[in-house]
Amino acid sequence: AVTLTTPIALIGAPTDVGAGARGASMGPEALRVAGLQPALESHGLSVIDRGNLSGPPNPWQPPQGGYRHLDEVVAWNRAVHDAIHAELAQGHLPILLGGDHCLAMGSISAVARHCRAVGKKLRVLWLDAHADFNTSTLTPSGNLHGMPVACLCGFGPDELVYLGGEGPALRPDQVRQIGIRSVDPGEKRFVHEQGLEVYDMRYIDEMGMRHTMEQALAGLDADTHLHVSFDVDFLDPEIAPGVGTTVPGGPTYREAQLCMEMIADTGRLGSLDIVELNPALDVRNRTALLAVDLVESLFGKSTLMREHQVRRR
Ligand code: 5AB
Ligand code: MN
Ligand code: MN
Ligand code: MN
Repeated sequence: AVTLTTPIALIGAPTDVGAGARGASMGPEALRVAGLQPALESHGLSVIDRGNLSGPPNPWQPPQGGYRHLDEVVAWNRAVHDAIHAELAQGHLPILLGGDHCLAMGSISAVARHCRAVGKKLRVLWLDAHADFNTSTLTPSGNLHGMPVACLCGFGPDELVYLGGEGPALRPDQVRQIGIRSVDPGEKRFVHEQGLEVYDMRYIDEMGMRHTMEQALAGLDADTHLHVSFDVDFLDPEIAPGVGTTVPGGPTYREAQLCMEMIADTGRLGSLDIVELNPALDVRNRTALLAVDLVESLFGKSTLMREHQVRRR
């Protein structure tokens, strides 16, 4: 759970080896330039910026055996895994600054390993336009940023499935996907087969973001570690153009704020990924500034002091 005394550690992973477009490698610096650290500090949080990890360059090669840049993706994810695990072991709350979404394999495998060690349950909220549940045979692209959820659940190459040591990091029933609106045909069948809990845009349109988040957050208790994997393409591209794979029809500014605020209200946030921000496609760092604004809400920024808010429930 976040308290004002839990130090937050920022860890940059400047790579786009898992993506289909270049540029997400500039994400960590864009988030810093947008003022992520001072924004969090302005709410009384203590923040340490660990700087950037290093790893192999993007060789920009075609896929081999269904995977593009597998060796490079493994190297980056090992570095991410070790860095995130070290922060959790010290009692810190790590924020991974991506980088493309393949890096969630490193961060979430570290979170799962930590939760096993301390006997905590783990819930993962996957905020994304995409399900990221492809495999080497289902993928239309070979890009590993479209496969992290499948790899974390055990469907992928051994080097990625066993990043955290023994066995897959996650069971599908630990995942809640929110904002989904682009799933490939084979991927769709596999999502159903594995029983992932998906709150797609149709669901959010019909039921509203409040009900969606009540469902997605149901059952969290004091023993649950909540990890949020925030793919910036979750947001509607009208407000967040700086991503490699835009899909129209995403959450509005207000819906995204409510989503973040309701996560903050649980008090269970234990780790976060901010991924897929692509400054090369952004407009005057607008998407990075929006991501910072939303992350402030995720850490409990609210318009009024709690005691002055109208009771909602
Ligand atoms: B992202 C696509 N499903 O597998 C694929 O941005 C897109 O991390 C994946 O959600 C998008 O290539 C990956 C077509
Ligand atoms: Mn993604
Ligand atoms: Mn996405
Ligand atoms: Mn993307």
